[in-house]
Amino acid sequence: MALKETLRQKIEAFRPRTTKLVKEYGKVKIDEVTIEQCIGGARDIRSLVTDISYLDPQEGIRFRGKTIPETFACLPKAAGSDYPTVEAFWYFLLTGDIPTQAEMEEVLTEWKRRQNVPSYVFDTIRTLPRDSHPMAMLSIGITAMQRDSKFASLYNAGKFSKLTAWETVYEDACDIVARIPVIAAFIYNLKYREDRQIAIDPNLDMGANFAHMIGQGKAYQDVARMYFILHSDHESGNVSAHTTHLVHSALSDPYYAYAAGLNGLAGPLHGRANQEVLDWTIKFQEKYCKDQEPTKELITKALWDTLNSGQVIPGYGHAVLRKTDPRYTSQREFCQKHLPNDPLFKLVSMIFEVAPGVLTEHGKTKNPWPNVDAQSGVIQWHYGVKEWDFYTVLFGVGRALGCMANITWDRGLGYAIERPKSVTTAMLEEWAAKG
Ligand code: NMX
Ligand code: MLT
Repeated sequence: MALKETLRQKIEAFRPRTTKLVKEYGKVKIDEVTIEQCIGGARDIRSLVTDISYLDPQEGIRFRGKTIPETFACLPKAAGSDYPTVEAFWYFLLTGDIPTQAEMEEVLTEWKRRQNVPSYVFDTIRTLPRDSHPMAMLSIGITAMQRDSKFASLYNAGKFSKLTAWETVYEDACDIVARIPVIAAFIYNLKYREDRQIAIDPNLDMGANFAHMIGQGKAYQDVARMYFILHSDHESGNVSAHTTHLVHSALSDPYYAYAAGLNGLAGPLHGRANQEVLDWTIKFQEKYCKDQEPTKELITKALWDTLNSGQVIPGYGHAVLRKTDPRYTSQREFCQKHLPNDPLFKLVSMIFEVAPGVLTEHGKTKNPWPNVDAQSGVIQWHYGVKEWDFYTVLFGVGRALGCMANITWDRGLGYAIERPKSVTTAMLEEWAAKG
């Protein structure tokens, strides 16, 4: 396949840069670590490398050097759509090049060849209690597929080579990104549509096929494409990407690595916040808006009630960002175009007007602005995907793109097993006393 060959040339051309940095400049300092950072979640410590995306605290994410609007504008579009195909975006994330129409179509054909999920994966998910969280189902589905790992087979056959191992990581990565929407759709139908499964439509691109497989119409196709692209990558330090990188650094194969990443994504401070946002907003509607329109006063009261009960306001704040997340803005613009009169969108917009002020007055969070999760659920809700415990699964389908592109490059560049050093509290106290 041309993409794999392009990637081979890029990885081989890139390696000398990494080698030179380590050999000639390995001792150059790029950061210092404080006690606060050591205890406080390693915040802001520069200790990971990725060229797939970069997150600026003020500007937000750039994929391969491009902002979100630039990314959407430059890539080949799905037929009749303003949005690129996910397949075009995958090519772009992996190589940094904008694919031609023919290169995009080659990925499309390739994913169709790979997207058939082995039946034992569905059987495994079916054995779980039906009220299991869909993220547990997704993670177990990905772990179950581990027996198919080409990277693990290569390793088990004693054929691991540092220079070529990336090729099997790439093969597993492609299988995972092609299959994960099919597994997600299976889980959706199993849990919420009385197991009425819908077969893959081989004529559709990934976003359109996902829409089709969960029983959605044409209008949802762009929702899926936009959602998966926006949620794909957020540099390397976030919990899901970092976990995937960490686990793969032990040469655990991409299935083990991404299942671990998904388990991190399932946390309420990370990907599950999208579920929490809808839960919060719908409960607010039910409690306050039965007989009256929402008002800023009512929202302010509800936000303070949440804060005073010791909970966080879901969808607000960020470990790196210090401005409104451009992924929030991108989805807001979609809503303004396609669902401006949706009552839930109006409510979410009103929360956006009020919450930053409340959080600023509360005085704890370093960033009172909304993140991606504050705006994603309302779109799903509008198009009829109302089962909000499924929303993190959608995040997980998108995040697979970034995580799989990253570990393909990790192996290509031969990154070491990740193993930071820990210290004891007594050591910190000793260093603190010395000043
Ligand atoms: N509501 C209330 N308190 C908050 C919020 C919020 N939205 N955000 C941060 N704080 C608190 C935080 O809990 C901490 O309190 P304490 O000192 O008592 O421990 C304090 O403000 C300082 O936290 P920050 O340094 O601003 O944030 P941090 O980097 O530790 O955490 C998040 C980042 C994203 C985990 C945090 O902002 C949060 O919990 N937000 C709500 C959950 C959420 O939306 N998560 C999704 C993030 C995006 N994603 O998809 O992964
Ligand atoms: C993400 O997309 O991973 C979140 O915004 C969290 C993060 O970047 O830390």
